[in-house]
Amino acid sequence: MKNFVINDLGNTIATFDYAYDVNDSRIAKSVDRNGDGTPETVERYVLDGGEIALVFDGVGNQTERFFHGVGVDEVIAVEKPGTGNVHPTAHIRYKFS
Ligand SMILES: [Ca+2]
Repeated sequence: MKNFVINDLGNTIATFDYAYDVNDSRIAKSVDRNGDGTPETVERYVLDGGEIALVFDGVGNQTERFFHGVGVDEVIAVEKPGTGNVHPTAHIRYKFS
């Protein structure tokens, strides 16, 4: 699914492109923030039970790992690989939509 941001002159100034699996869960997102046809941001997702577990960039580097609680869309921590950091997200709920 591709979404366009159009200015008053009818020119595309940004594009958001989403890909979904057969269960309608998002598995990829690319964002062309300046409308030149080349995305500046690409994310590919690995799902675990319908929740995003891992995020990779456009060249296959892992950028995030999510730790989920028992609630729906309950992220309890986010790890940024390569940084050695795991950030608790207590009392914060994320909705990946
Ligand atoms: Ca671009």
